[in-house]
Amino acid sequence: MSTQIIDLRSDTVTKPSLEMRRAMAEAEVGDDVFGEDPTVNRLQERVAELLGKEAALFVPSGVMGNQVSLKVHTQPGDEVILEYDAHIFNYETVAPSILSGIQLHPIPGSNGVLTAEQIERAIRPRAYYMPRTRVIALENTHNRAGGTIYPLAEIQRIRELAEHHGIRMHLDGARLWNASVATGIPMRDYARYFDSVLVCFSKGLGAPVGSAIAGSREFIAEARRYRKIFGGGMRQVGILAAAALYAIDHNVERLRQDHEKARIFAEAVAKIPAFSVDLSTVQTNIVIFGIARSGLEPDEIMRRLAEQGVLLSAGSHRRLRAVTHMDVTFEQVQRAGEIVQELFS
Ligand code: TLP
Repeated sequence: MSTQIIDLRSDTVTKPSLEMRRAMAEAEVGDDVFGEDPTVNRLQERVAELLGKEAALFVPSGVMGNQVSLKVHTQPGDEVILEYDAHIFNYETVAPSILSGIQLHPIPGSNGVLTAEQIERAIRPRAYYMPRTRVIALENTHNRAGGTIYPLAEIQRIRELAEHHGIRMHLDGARLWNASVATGIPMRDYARYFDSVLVCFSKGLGAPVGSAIAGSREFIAEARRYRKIFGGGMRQVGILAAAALYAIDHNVERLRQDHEKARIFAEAVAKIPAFSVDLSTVQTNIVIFGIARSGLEPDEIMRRLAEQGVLLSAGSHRRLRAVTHMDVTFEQVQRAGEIVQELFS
């Protein structure tokens, strides 16, 4: 019998379901560079409405959404304050310096969360020879911190600070859906504190491709220019927008199940003395756990697990990451937990 693969590397590995593919096949399309794709327009209106913003723009990826947003908000020589483990700082291939000529100013937070006081200390005094603090970028949920949720009250305090200093706020909300489902706080209640918000359809929502950014009409008009400059102007892309609309209609509430699956896996890992996991950080669909006590290299652990069909990915230093999603069942997650216990207890 061949080993069954339980792929917990990321929620990006999900494949479009038959019903989603049907919605894609039936999508009405047009040339979106001319603004003529009705399905894209419908998606953009839907996202703007969900996030309580004037307008939204469909973009090919989360990285493009973040980078276009930073480009619109900044001038070369500006600085962006963000958390040390932020996706923008760690996994976007130095794009902010390459594309916008800006510098990132990372500060270590607690489980991905920065306080207003920490940010205040990082804001530069106005002097022509210093970087100009232009943007505060937050991430919710926070990927590398283990899918943790940003407390709304802290976001409010940070917004007050940003307004006081004339600084813009960007939200990397690739998994804002998860935060909203877990807390019951509507997405727009998070989004209102930000000048720009990124959301992704290609993670827990199960669409094959696609993200969106939202903000003021003026912000989106500029974002559309930079999306084109960055090579992200797409044509009959309603086929992908249809997948995103299908995902919004059918796959948001079910994220709750992914969160339950993550807890099951985390509790299995917590029983292994060689590993360490802070269960209080397992708030959504990501489990980050430490492996230092095992004395094994991350690659070695991942190799042994892969032999048994369980795929994980590397987290930050001496940590591994498991992400639950719609293409793994409760039974598979349970089995993955047992395999980890069998191999490393
Ligand atoms: N995250 C991916 C990897 O890049 C790590 C994953 O497997 O989790 N913001 C956040 C918070 C993300 O987690 C990601 C993707 C992105 C932005 C970028 O999205 P894409 O991959 O669509 O460019």
